[in-house]
Amino acid sequence: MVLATEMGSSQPESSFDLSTYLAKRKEAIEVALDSALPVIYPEKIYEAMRYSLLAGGKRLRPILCLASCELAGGTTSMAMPTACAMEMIHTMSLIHDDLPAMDNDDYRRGKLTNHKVYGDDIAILAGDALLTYAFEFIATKTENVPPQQVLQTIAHLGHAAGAGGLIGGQVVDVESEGKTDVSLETLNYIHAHKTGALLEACVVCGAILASASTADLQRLSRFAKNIGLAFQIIDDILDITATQEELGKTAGKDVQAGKVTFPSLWGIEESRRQASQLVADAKDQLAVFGSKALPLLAIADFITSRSN
Ligand code: GRG
Repeated sequence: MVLATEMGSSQPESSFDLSTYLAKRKEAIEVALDSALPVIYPEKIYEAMRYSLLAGGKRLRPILCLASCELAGGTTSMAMPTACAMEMIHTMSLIHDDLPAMDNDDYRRGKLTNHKVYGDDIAILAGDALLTYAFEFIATKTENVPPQQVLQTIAHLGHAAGAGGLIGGQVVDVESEGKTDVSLETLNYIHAHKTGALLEACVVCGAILASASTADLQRLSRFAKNIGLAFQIIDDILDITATQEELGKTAGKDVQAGKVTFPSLWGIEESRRQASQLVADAKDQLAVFGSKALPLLAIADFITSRSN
């Protein structure tokens, strides 16, 4: 797939081979994740952590982190430990989200969910272990980055994964279940936190590691918040339109659970339009970076065109 990517109104369109870019990045991330987590005693927990961490997935979060670090003048090796940590935290959230006490799902990434294989007790612990290891991994494995930037990265990510981010969004989501009068404001809160906060942290932390200016961090944060919301709108649409095979998880769960979603409020066409508008606004934020922003711009387009 070669995407034509608009670089702001005053610049010509450039083409960028996103498929090759994503495939190469995914390959490097798979290698880094595999070596990040060896199996030692007690083997059961490491096997459970590896089962979900190495189960595939688009690896969008680490890819965003590496791309953002490079955009800000850093290297992929500076950001790789943080990129891996992002995927560890994302995987933790999927393991916990699939538990019977949460969404109660049997399939994820085309495989049985963690608790279906290891039991609820080990699945909870595998999630906890991935979450804590993520922070240890950034602190101990990051090289050639000033300590202040590493500390700022850990603080930003800690907030994004906590009650002010991922957990807060999940709490409001759980509390909204079964209600038919969930407002657009609440839906926006849920997704800005449950999905958006970690995506934002991926983009912002990548740039923090490269010592980006405050102004650039703000631009990247706005970019990421917009694509985070667009990502969730598309996720809601795919829950209706895609098959279990395409998704690698149970399809049609939102409708089945009577959940209020963007398509249930707006319909599918308007949801698509809103997602496209969010992506367009996101891309505007990156105009100042010129061609350095090509990967992030292409990833933004990919978010609305994806089928899983
Ligand atoms: C204990 C810190 C802590 C958090 C737990 C369970 C929970 C709180 C939050 C749930 C977060 C969640 C599951 C959000 C949904 C995000 C989402 C759209 C996931 C799908 O992401 P993709 O499409 O999946 O990138 P792949 O498999 O490609 O990685």
